[in-house]
Amino acid sequence: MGAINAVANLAVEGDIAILSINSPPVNALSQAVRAGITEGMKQAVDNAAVKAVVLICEGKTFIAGADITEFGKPPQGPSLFEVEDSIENSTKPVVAAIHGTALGGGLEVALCCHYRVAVPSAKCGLPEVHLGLLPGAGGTQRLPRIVGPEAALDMVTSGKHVPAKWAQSVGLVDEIVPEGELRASAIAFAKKVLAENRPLKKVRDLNDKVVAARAKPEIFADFRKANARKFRGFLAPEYNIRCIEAAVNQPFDEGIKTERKLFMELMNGTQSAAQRYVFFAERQIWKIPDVPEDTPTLPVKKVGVIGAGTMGGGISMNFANVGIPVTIVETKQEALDRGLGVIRKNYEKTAKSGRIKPEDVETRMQLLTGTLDLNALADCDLVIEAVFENMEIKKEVFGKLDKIVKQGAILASNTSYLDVNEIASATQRPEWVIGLHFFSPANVMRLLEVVRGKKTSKEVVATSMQLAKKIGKVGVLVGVCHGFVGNRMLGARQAQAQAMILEGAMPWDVDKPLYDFGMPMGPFAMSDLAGLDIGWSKETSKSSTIREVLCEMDRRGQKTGAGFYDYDAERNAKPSPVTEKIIQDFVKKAGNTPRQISEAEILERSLYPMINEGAKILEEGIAIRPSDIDIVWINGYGWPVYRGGPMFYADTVGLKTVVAKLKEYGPKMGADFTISPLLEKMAAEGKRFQDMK
Ligand code: T1G
Ligand code: NAD
Repeated sequence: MGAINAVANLAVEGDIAILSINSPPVNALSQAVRAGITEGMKQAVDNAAVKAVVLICEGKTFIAGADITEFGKPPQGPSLFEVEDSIENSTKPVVAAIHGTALGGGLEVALCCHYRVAVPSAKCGLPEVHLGLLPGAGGTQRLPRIVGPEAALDMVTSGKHVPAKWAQSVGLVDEIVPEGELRASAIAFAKKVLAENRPLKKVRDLNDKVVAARAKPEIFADFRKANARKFRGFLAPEYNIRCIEAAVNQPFDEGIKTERKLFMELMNGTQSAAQRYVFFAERQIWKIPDVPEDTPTLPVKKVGVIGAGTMGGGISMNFANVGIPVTIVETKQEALDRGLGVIRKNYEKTAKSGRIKPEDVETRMQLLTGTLDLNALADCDLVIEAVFENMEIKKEVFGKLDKIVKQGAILASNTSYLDVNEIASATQRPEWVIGLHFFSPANVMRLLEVVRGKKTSKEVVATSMQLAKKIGKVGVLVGVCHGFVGNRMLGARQAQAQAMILEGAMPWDVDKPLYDFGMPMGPFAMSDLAGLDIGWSKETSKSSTIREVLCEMDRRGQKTGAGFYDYDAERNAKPSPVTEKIIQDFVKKAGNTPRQISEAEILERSLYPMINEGAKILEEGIAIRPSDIDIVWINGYGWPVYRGGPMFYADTVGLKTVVAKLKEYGPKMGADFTISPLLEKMAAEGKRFQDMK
């Protein structure tokens, strides 16, 4: 009895043993936790006074999974299967007492207990798919035996955390117990199991639901078909489906073998390595070396947004969504009405899809106030400017804000490219100025580049990062340069895309390898979506670029039914003979002999210059660490998470190869192209970006 090891403790109260785990932050199944449970179970079973066992965790959550930091390291015993056997094969009933999030291996351990009780706020899930994996400790064989194959398919491929109430409704949890009384209630439940002489219920023996599904193979065919688009490029979802199929079509122990085989294939693959890297990278972004976690932050209870255009509206919604009132300023009533109208339509669409309640539409709209008077922003805690991308206009606005808005308020710009330091210079309080670069649509895209000016105070940085978390954004702190991190690297890719079509490639030739690589779309399809006329005007157009000629022909992208591509009524893109002719004329005018460019070259000339720009960004200290750059591209530009981001990808290709290829393509990279000295040095030394901390 007492401490079993540093993280496990066994207490006996009457005839109930309480095996408790305390291994912060999330009681992950580290070697010590596994050893503690296995030994604790042995002591409880060997103790004649003990009739039943309660497995419970201290701290904020029940076991939240295997210890991801141990992955890829030499395995140490006991294994998770030994832990599970010690519980499932116990001669005494074992009750799992769940609070917080029982996830992955944690839920798998709970599924080996004979009973599970949970507090109402608890959640359960098998989110391994987000790590490019599958539940590798029996979860794919036990879960469908309780919730049925359909619900299991949904849980293991979405990785969602299901609430305790739903878990009880499908038998995943046997009883919901009062919040804050978990330990006592679990002990009472164990006593009830003894008093009612309930059986040692082993989930592995519950076959009704899986056997019943044997006659319905369409369950899997339909599920694959319905999710083909969503799962495109990912391996893990398909592997999870195969495991659930095995649970239906194979005896339990055979199913476990199938699960193990598929699990190891994923574990040893590049996709899971990338997604595990991203798991930790997404947690690193909040750690700012010179802004400690205890840096004071400022209250943000009232927000002002200037400009109700494409961005202003979406930005405002983020704050209304978390109950913060927003005052939106425009220059003309009709622009204001249009902007507020778009917001309402967006909310109504979200309510129609069931993602918010119908009454939430009004609640959130009431938090939004429109005005044409900038003075209305005087008592705001934060003002975000989203007016035209023009330095003079922005400086004029900031100059006015400086006179109007109370001292101690944060003044932010949503500029995509412009110099935040120069914008700040239009005020007497540059330490309160910061860039908050949202991505379109701002109410949907998770990324927020938090742009730190040279005079921005640590409190303003800390407050902005905290606010990003509050509005559900992935906040990445970046420095000031043209286009910050994301758009600067995008520029390098777009430049090569333009260069390659002047060498004879067609837009669809360039887009395809990037689409196949896993990007949502290639550069030309993306331009058609954003609109070819951003920054274009009929008055100044001189047919000097392919884009100008297309705009002059009113081929301004998807919105006009044609751009680089032709679009049908459903907005499906197809190669355009019109664009082909225009490009051929430009190739001739440039004096180039058109040539076939291989997909490999297109991919390398699209991605390697981005990586090179990423290295320069690190050299200049514009990004804190390489993984921050990867998080920007995954959350802002659709870089496939199973490729880890541009800097992680560079490591998988090998920096030597990247540098060699950049040198090989050198002349095609443009007159002012240079290779980053950092990249060259790391390649020469055989280093990886992952090793840069
Ligand atoms: N292993 C190791 N460290 C973990 C961890 C884990 N499973 N989960 C979290 N951490 C660390 C995290 O890095 C951070 O550290 C700190 O805990 C707080 O996390 C065989 C193979 C539980 C919902 O995928 O979803 O089981 O940055 O900031 O917002 O089938 O963490 O402070 O140094 O995220 O309150 C399956 C992963 C594993 C769950 C809490 N389990 N974790 O969220 O805190 S694979 C998961 C989460 C598996 C088996 C398989 C969340 C959370 P640091 P946090 P949070
Ligand atoms: P937009 O043209 O759709 O909207 C700008 C709005 O600002 C217009 O409604 C205009 O009436 C209003 N406006 C202009 N001057 C004003 C002033 N002095 N006071 C009040 N309102 C004023 O532009 P947008 O696409 O929303 O871009 C706004 C800013 O966000 C730009 O800096 C842009 O670079 C940046 N941004 C745009 C995107 C995008 O994808 N569109 C993404 C990120 C950042």
